Amino acid sequence: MAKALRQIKEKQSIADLFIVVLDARAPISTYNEEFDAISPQKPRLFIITKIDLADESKLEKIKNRFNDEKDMAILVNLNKNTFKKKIQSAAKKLLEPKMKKDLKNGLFKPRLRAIVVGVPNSGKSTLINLLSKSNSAKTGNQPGVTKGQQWVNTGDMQLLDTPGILWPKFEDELTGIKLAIIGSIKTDIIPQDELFNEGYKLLSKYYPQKLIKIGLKPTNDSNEIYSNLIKLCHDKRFIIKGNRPDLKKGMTWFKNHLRDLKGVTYD
Ligand SMILES: Nc1nc2c(ncn2[C@@H]2O[C@H](COP(=O)(O)OP(=O)(O)OP(=O)(O)O)[C@@H](O)[C@H]2O)c(=O)[nH]1
Ligand SMILES: [Mg+2]
Repeated sequence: MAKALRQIKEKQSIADLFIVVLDARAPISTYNEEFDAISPQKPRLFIITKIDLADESKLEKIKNRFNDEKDMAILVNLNKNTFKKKIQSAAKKLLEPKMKKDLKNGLFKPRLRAIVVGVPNSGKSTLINLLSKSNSAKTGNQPGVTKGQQWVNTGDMQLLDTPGILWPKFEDELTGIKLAIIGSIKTDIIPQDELFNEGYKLLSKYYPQKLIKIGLKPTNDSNEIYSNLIKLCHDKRFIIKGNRPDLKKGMTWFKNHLRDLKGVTYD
Protein backbone atom coordinates (compact mmCIF):
# COMPACT_ATOMS: atom_id res chain seq x y z
CA MET A 1 0.00 0.00 0.00
CA ALA A 2 2.72 2.43 1.02
CA LYS A 3 4.65 1.48 -2.10
CA ALA A 4 1.62 2.02 -4.35
CA LEU A 5 1.07 5.47 -2.85
CA ARG A 6 4.74 6.37 -3.21
CA GLN A 7 4.66 5.33 -6.87
CA ILE A 8 1.68 7.63 -7.47
CA LYS A 9 3.49 10.51 -5.78
CA GLU A 10 6.50 9.92 -8.04
CA LYS A 11 4.33 10.28 -11.14
CA GLN A 12 2.15 13.18 -10.00
CA SER A 13 4.20 15.88 -11.72
CA ILE A 14 3.44 14.50 -15.20
CA ALA A 15 -0.29 14.14 -14.61
CA ASP A 16 -2.67 16.72 -16.08
CA LEU A 17 -5.65 15.22 -14.30
CA PHE A 18 -6.37 12.91 -11.39
CA ILE A 19 -9.26 10.54 -11.79
CA VAL A 20 -10.48 9.46 -8.36
CA VAL A 21 -12.72 6.40 -8.48
CA LEU A 22 -15.24 6.05 -5.63
CA ASP A 23 -17.83 3.34 -4.95
CA ALA A 24 -21.35 4.80 -4.73
CA ARG A 25 -22.20 2.26 -2.01
CA ALA A 26 -19.70 3.92 0.36
CA PRO A 27 -18.50 7.13 -1.31
CA ILE A 28 -17.05 8.74 1.81
CA SER A 29 -15.41 5.58 3.11
CA THR A 30 -13.80 4.95 -0.27
CA TYR A 31 -12.48 8.51 -0.46
CA ASN A 32 -8.84 8.64 0.52
CA GLU A 33 -7.95 11.99 2.03
CA GLU A 34 -4.28 11.30 1.43
CA PHE A 35 -4.89 12.09 -2.24
CA ASP A 36 -5.83 15.65 -1.34
CA ALA A 37 -2.22 16.42 -0.55
CA ILE A 38 -0.57 14.75 -3.54
CA SER A 39 -1.25 17.42 -6.08
CA PRO A 40 -3.64 20.02 -4.71
CA GLN A 41 -3.58 22.34 -7.75
CA LYS A 42 -4.43 19.74 -10.36
CA PRO A 43 -8.02 19.14 -11.41
CA ARG A 44 -9.74 16.00 -10.20
CA LEU A 45 -12.52 14.06 -11.78
CA PHE A 46 -14.42 12.03 -9.20
CA ILE A 47 -15.99 9.03 -10.88
CA ILE A 48 -18.62 7.54 -8.62
CA THR A 49 -19.13 3.98 -9.82
CA LYS A 50 -21.63 1.17 -9.30
CA ILE A 51 -24.70 3.41 -9.24
CA ASP A 52 -26.66 0.33 -10.35
CA LEU A 53 -25.96 -1.17 -6.89
CA ALA A 54 -26.33 2.01 -4.83
CA ASP A 55 -29.18 3.86 -3.14
CA GLU A 56 -30.63 6.05 -5.85
CA SER A 57 -32.08 8.56 -3.39
CA LYS A 58 -28.60 9.52 -2.16
CA LEU A 59 -26.80 9.85 -5.49
CA GLU A 60 -27.34 13.56 -6.21
CA LYS A 61 -26.21 14.53 -2.73
CA ILE A 62 -23.08 12.42 -3.11
CA LYS A 63 -22.28 14.02 -6.44
CA ASN A 64 -22.69 17.52 -5.08
CA ARG A 65 -20.37 16.76 -2.19
CA PHE A 66 -17.45 16.22 -4.57
CA ASN A 67 -18.27 18.95 -7.09
CA ASP A 68 -16.40 22.24 -6.63
CA GLU A 69 -14.79 24.98 -8.73
CA LYS A 70 -11.74 22.93 -9.65
CA ASP A 71 -13.09 19.41 -9.46
CA MET A 72 -16.02 17.62 -11.00
CA ALA A 73 -18.02 14.55 -10.00
CA ILE A 74 -20.04 12.20 -12.19
CA LEU A 75 -22.20 9.18 -11.44
CA VAL A 76 -21.67 6.09 -13.57
CA ASN A 77 -22.33 2.43 -14.15
CA LEU A 78 -19.11 1.23 -15.76
CA ASN A 79 -20.77 -1.89 -17.09
CA LYS A 80 -22.79 0.29 -19.46
CA ASN A 81 -21.11 1.58 -22.59
CA THR A 82 -23.50 4.51 -22.62
CA PHE A 83 -21.53 6.18 -19.82
CA LYS A 84 -18.37 6.41 -21.89
CA LYS A 85 -19.33 9.73 -23.48
CA LYS A 86 -20.23 11.28 -20.14
CA ILE A 87 -16.80 10.40 -18.74
CA GLN A 88 -14.98 11.60 -21.85
CA SER A 89 -16.72 14.95 -21.90
CA ALA A 90 -16.12 15.53 -18.18
CA ALA A 91 -12.41 14.76 -18.61
CA LYS A 92 -12.26 17.03 -21.64
CA LYS A 93 -13.82 19.89 -19.74
CA LEU A 94 -11.30 19.60 -16.92
CA LEU A 95 -8.41 19.30 -19.36
CA GLU A 96 -9.46 22.30 -21.45
CA PRO A 97 -7.10 24.81 -19.78
CA LYS A 98 -4.15 22.48 -20.39
CA MET A 99 -5.17 21.90 -24.03
CA LYS A 100 -5.48 25.66 -24.61
CA LYS A 101 -2.06 26.22 -23.09
CA ASP A 102 -0.54 23.53 -25.32
CA LEU A 103 -2.17 25.04 -28.42
CA LYS A 104 -0.81 28.45 -27.52
CA ASN A 105 2.63 26.89 -27.32
CA GLY A 106 2.23 25.45 -30.80
CA LEU A 107 1.45 21.89 -29.71
CA PHE A 108 -1.42 20.82 -31.93
CA LYS A 109 -1.86 17.35 -30.49
CA PRO A 110 -1.50 17.84 -26.75
CA ARG A 111 -0.26 14.91 -24.72
CA LEU A 112 -2.79 14.43 -21.97
CA ARG A 113 -2.13 12.21 -19.04
CA ALA A 114 -4.42 11.18 -16.23
CA ILE A 115 -3.65 9.08 -13.17
CA VAL A 116 -6.49 6.83 -12.01
CA VAL A 117 -6.57 6.25 -8.25
CA GLY A 118 -8.93 4.70 -5.73
CA VAL A 119 -9.45 1.95 -3.18
CA PRO A 120 -9.25 -1.69 -4.32
CA ASN A 121 -12.22 -3.00 -6.30
CA SER A 122 -13.71 0.45 -6.98
CA GLY A 123 -13.60 0.00 -10.77
CA LYS A 124 -10.36 1.69 -11.88
CA SER A 125 -9.36 -0.97 -14.38
CA THR A 126 -12.93 -1.38 -15.64
CA LEU A 127 -13.02 2.38 -16.28
CA ILE A 128 -9.77 2.22 -18.23
CA ASN A 129 -11.03 -0.65 -20.36
CA LEU A 130 -14.23 1.25 -21.08
CA LEU A 131 -12.31 4.31 -22.26
CA SER A 132 -9.75 2.40 -24.31
CA LYS A 133 -10.80 0.06 -27.05
CA SER A 134 -8.88 -2.85 -25.62
CA ASN A 135 -9.34 -4.92 -22.49
CA SER A 136 -5.73 -4.49 -21.52
CA ALA A 137 -6.37 -3.84 -17.83
CA LYS A 138 -7.17 -6.93 -15.76
CA THR A 139 -10.38 -6.66 -13.70
CA GLY A 140 -12.17 -8.83 -11.14
CA ASN A 141 -14.65 -8.62 -8.28
CA GLN A 142 -12.10 -8.86 -5.48
CA PRO A 143 -9.55 -6.48 -3.98
CA GLY A 144 -5.97 -6.37 -5.24
CA VAL A 145 -6.45 -7.43 -8.88
CA THR A 146 -4.13 -4.76 -10.30
CA LYS A 147 -0.63 -5.41 -8.95
CA GLY A 148 1.43 -2.69 -10.64
CA GLN A 149 1.09 0.55 -12.56
CA GLN A 150 0.29 0.40 -16.27
CA TRP A 151 -0.15 3.15 -18.88
CA VAL A 152 -3.03 2.60 -21.29
CA ASN A 153 -3.58 4.73 -24.38
CA THR A 154 -7.18 5.70 -25.06
CA GLY A 155 -6.53 7.81 -28.13
CA ASP A 156 -7.56 11.05 -26.40
CA MET A 157 -5.28 10.60 -23.43
CA GLN A 158 -2.94 8.27 -21.61
CA LEU A 159 -4.34 6.73 -18.46
CA LEU A 160 -2.28 5.29 -15.66
CA ASP A 161 -3.93 2.29 -13.98
CA THR A 162 -2.76 1.89 -10.39
CA PRO A 163 -3.22 -0.75 -7.69
CA GLY A 164 -5.98 0.06 -5.19
CA ILE A 165 -4.86 1.90 -2.10
CA LEU A 166 -6.28 1.76 1.41
CA TRP A 167 -5.32 4.38 3.95
CA PRO A 168 -5.18 4.64 7.73
CA LYS A 169 -8.86 5.60 7.92
CA PHE A 170 -9.80 2.03 7.11
CA GLU A 171 -8.47 1.00 10.52
CA ASP A 172 -11.49 2.78 11.97
CA GLU A 173 -13.68 -0.27 12.58
CA LEU A 174 -16.85 0.88 10.87
CA THR A 175 -15.05 2.05 7.74
CA GLY A 176 -13.31 -1.33 7.64
CA ILE A 177 -16.66 -3.13 7.81
CA LYS A 178 -18.10 -1.01 5.02
CA LEU A 179 -15.05 -1.63 2.84
CA ALA A 180 -15.29 -5.37 3.51
CA ILE A 181 -18.97 -5.46 2.56
CA ILE A 182 -18.36 -3.73 -0.76
CA GLY A 183 -15.32 -5.92 -1.50
CA SER A 184 -12.55 -3.35 -1.11
CA ILE A 185 -10.79 -5.37 1.57
CA LYS A 186 -10.72 -9.11 1.98
CA THR A 187 -13.44 -10.24 4.37
CA ASP A 188 -11.20 -12.90 5.89
CA ILE A 189 -9.06 -10.28 7.65
CA ILE A 190 -12.06 -9.45 9.88
CA PRO A 191 -13.21 -12.11 12.39
CA GLN A 192 -16.39 -13.71 11.02
CA ASP A 193 -18.53 -13.00 14.09
CA GLU A 194 -17.44 -9.36 14.13
CA LEU A 195 -18.28 -8.94 10.46
CA PHE A 196 -21.70 -10.47 11.09
CA ASN A 197 -22.43 -8.37 14.17
CA GLU A 198 -21.25 -5.06 12.66
CA GLY A 199 -22.76 -5.78 9.24
CA TYR A 200 -26.09 -6.54 10.95
CA LYS A 201 -25.95 -3.24 12.84
CA LEU A 202 -25.10 -1.36 9.69
CA LEU A 203 -28.06 -2.81 7.84
CA SER A 204 -30.32 -2.16 10.86
CA LYS A 205 -29.25 1.48 10.85
CA TYR A 206 -29.37 2.25 7.14
CA TYR A 207 -31.82 -0.24 5.60
CA PRO A 208 -33.93 -1.95 8.29
CA GLN A 209 -36.53 -2.97 5.69
CA LYS A 210 -33.94 -5.12 3.96
CA LEU A 211 -33.54 -7.15 7.17
CA ILE A 212 -37.28 -7.45 7.68
CA LYS A 213 -37.55 -8.72 4.12
CA ILE A 214 -35.40 -11.74 5.01
CA GLY A 215 -37.33 -12.38 8.21
CA LEU A 216 -34.89 -10.76 10.64
CA LYS A 217 -35.45 -8.01 13.17
CA PRO A 218 -33.43 -4.79 12.91
CA THR A 219 -31.53 -4.18 16.14
CA ASN A 220 -28.35 -2.70 17.51
CA ASP A 221 -28.15 -5.09 20.44
CA SER A 222 -25.50 -7.80 20.06
CA ASN A 223 -27.48 -10.37 22.08
CA GLU A 224 -30.52 -9.86 19.88
CA ILE A 225 -28.33 -10.06 16.80
CA TYR A 226 -27.07 -13.42 18.03
CA SER A 227 -30.65 -14.65 18.49
CA ASN A 228 -31.40 -13.53 14.95
CA LEU A 229 -28.40 -15.48 13.68
CA ILE A 230 -29.85 -18.61 15.28
CA LYS A 231 -33.22 -17.81 13.72
CA LEU A 232 -31.58 -17.34 10.32
CA CYS A 233 -29.90 -20.76 10.63
CA HIS A 234 -33.21 -22.43 11.47
CA ASP A 235 -35.05 -20.60 8.66
CA LYS A 236 -32.40 -21.68 6.15
CA ARG A 237 -32.10 -25.20 7.63
CA PHE A 238 -28.44 -24.65 8.46
CA ILE A 239 -28.39 -27.38 11.12
CA ILE A 240 -25.58 -29.59 12.36
CA LYS A 241 -25.72 -32.77 14.42
CA GLY A 242 -27.57 -32.51 17.69
CA ASN A 243 -30.07 -30.22 15.96
CA ARG A 244 -27.75 -27.28 16.60
CA PRO A 245 -27.63 -24.22 14.32
CA ASP A 246 -24.66 -24.10 11.94
CA LEU A 247 -23.61 -20.58 12.93
CA LYS A 248 -20.65 -20.48 10.52
CA LYS A 249 -22.89 -21.31 7.60
CA GLY A 250 -25.40 -18.68 8.73
CA MET A 251 -22.73 -16.02 8.95
CA THR A 252 -21.32 -16.92 5.54
CA TRP A 253 -24.78 -16.74 4.02
CA PHE A 254 -25.32 -13.30 5.54
CA LYS A 255 -21.91 -12.06 4.37
CA ASN A 256 -22.68 -13.08 0.79
CA HIS A 257 -26.14 -11.58 1.07
CA LEU A 258 -24.64 -8.24 2.16
CA ARG A 259 -22.08 -8.35 -0.66
CA ASP A 260 -24.81 -8.80 -3.29
CA LEU A 261 -27.38 -6.33 -1.89
CA LYS A 262 -28.62 -3.67 -4.28
CA GLY A 263 -29.94 -0.20 -3.52
CA VAL A 264 -27.55 0.43 -0.63
CA THR A 265 -25.28 3.33 0.28
CA TYR A 266 -23.75 3.13 3.73
CA ASP A 267 -22.36 6.68 4.05
N1 LIG B 1 -22.28 -3.41 -10.96
C1 LIG B 1 -21.18 -2.74 -11.27
N2 LIG B 1 -19.99 -3.35 -11.21
C2 LIG B 1 -18.88 -2.64 -11.53
C3 LIG B 1 -18.94 -1.28 -11.91
N3 LIG B 1 -17.68 -0.85 -12.13
C4 LIG B 1 -16.87 -1.91 -11.88
N4 LIG B 1 -17.59 -2.98 -11.52
C5 LIG B 1 -17.09 -4.32 -11.14
O1 LIG B 1 -16.27 -4.15 -9.98
C6 LIG B 1 -15.26 -5.14 -9.95
C7 LIG B 1 -13.91 -4.48 -9.71
O2 LIG B 1 -13.52 -3.76 -10.85
P1 LIG B 1 -11.99 -3.45 -11.19
O3 LIG B 1 -12.00 -2.53 -12.35
O4 LIG B 1 -11.18 -4.69 -11.27
O5 LIG B 1 -11.57 -2.64 -9.88
P2 LIG B 1 -10.16 -1.96 -9.55
O6 LIG B 1 -10.46 -0.66 -8.91
O7 LIG B 1 -9.30 -1.94 -10.75
O8 LIG B 1 -9.60 -2.98 -8.45
P3 LIG B 1 -8.07 -3.27 -7.98
O9 LIG B 1 -7.25 -3.48 -9.20
O10 LIG B 1 -8.19 -4.50 -7.15
O11 LIG B 1 -7.65 -2.09 -7.18
C8 LIG B 1 -15.36 -5.88 -11.28
O12 LIG B 1 -16.05 -7.09 -11.05
C9 LIG B 1 -16.17 -4.95 -12.16
O13 LIG B 1 -16.91 -5.62 -13.14
C10 LIG B 1 -20.24 -0.64 -11.97
O14 LIG B 1 -20.39 0.54 -12.28
N5 LIG B 1 -21.31 -1.42 -11.64
MG1 LIG C 1 -7.48 -2.74 -11.06
